[in-house]
Amino acid sequence: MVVFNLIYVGLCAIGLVIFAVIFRSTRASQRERPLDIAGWKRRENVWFAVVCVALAGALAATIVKTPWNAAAQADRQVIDVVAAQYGFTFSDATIEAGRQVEFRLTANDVNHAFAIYDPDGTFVTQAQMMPGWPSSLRVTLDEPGTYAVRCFEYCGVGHHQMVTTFEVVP
Ligand SMILES: [Cu+2]
Repeated sequence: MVVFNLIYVGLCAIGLVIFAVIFRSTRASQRERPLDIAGWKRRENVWFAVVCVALAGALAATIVKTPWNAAAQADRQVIDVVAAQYGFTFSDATIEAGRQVEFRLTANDVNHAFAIYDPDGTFVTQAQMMPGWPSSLRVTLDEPGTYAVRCFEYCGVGHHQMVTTFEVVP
């Protein structure tokens, strides 16, 4: 805890220094030189181009790995899941490994989210759970074991307790 306190105090000190630098730089008495407006416009255009290229690069690098919902398979297992503050109700909490499962998701009160974690605690996939707007999440879970489901959408004071599990069996 002492380490965290020191980090916190250090970050506060850095924040105060940044604040002081900005405060000093924006006082009228600091503006002795005339403002180089054309120069700032040029730099702004360069910065805009840098941001556009960086965003386009990030999009190109990640879009192929975006986990779109898998196409429905004929032999899939269908499970209805309803979310309500602060828990999930499954029509069936046992799932066959290696066979596609379609979670049909909805909520009774406010928006929630359905996030699946594998038995090692690694995030697998997630979808929104919305009142009056059913959604579906299709996924194939190959590894048997106990999977955790957590709410991924802040839904009230008990949000952090909104965790449950289901079993994937061979
Ligand atoms: Cu929540």
